[in-house]
Amino acid sequence: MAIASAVSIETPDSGAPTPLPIGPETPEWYGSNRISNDLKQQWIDQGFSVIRSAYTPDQIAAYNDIVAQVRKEFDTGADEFGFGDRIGQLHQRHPELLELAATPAILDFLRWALDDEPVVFGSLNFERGTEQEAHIDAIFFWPEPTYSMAGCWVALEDISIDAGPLFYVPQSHKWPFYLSEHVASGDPRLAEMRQFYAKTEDSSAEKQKFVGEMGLAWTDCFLKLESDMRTERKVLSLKAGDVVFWHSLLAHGGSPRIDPELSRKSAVFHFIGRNTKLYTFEQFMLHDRAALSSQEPQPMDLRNYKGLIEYMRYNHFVTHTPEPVINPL
Ligand SMILES: O=C(O)CCC(=O)C(=O)O
Ligand SMILES: [Fe+2]
Repeated sequence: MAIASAVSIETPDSGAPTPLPIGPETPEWYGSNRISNDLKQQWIDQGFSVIRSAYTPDQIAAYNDIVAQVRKEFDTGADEFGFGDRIGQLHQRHPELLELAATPAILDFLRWALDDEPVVFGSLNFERGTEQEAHIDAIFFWPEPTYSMAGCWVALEDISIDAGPLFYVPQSHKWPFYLSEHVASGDPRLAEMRQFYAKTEDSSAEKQKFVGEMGLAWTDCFLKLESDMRTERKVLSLKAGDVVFWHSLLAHGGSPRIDPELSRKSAVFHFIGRNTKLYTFEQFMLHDRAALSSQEPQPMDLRNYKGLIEYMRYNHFVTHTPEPVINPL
């Protein structure tokens, strides 16, 4: 099956930033036989790909049991309906959770999408809907090449439409992409402070506050673009064992929890390629993209799980009560 290679979209105005590539965009990449044309087509056309029933009920039950045990052991900020907040990096305390990430179907897809060997750099476990605003993961974990990062979200139960399912912003992976230099260029005060903080080495509360302000300004730019594009957010309907991968540049978030008595058990693994240079939210917000190459990327302190998959090592996992609690490992 032929896969369209040229992406042409109308930008809202001629001064807008340009879209970023969806992959290596070489004939080898488009023509690869590593995964099905259907998954490739979804990725290129929609910025996400779904694999139904990627896991057996037993695999899902085993995963849920581990997380449930941790939720008994630690305060994870349960709400009045008994559902806890997210847990970050739990796979480091329980590497067996990586069984889901290390499935051949998952890794084969990512090897193609990232054009590299996939490495887990983070995971989150959810018991309830996040209601997170639309965002693009790349700004939080800036990857070079920019397509070499992906989310892999696993439904750990049938997700009700009323439980705050995932949503995505159709076609946003092909939209003009706002780098932080674009965000600051429209506001002389932001531009001046950004230049100032880019040169300061140490981390102060003021600097952190400014980085947060840049994040809000980025979101304003994105929401304005979304409104100009006149698209409608779409919800993903997923059942226990289904997986969705989303592109580093696809905007997504959590829908409102219509019925807060419903849980939304799910997990996400965030992947990069072994050769990806990964930069932080702060680096992305303070530096021009061209200048990032002179910045130090995040250190890749890799660990191996059963020879199946590698993951970046941090020395903590995080629970929420609701303030994040850093638990040493
Ligand atoms: O699960 C959700 O509601 C959103 C998760 C998300 O955006 C992420 O993990 O990158
Ligand atoms: Fe996200």
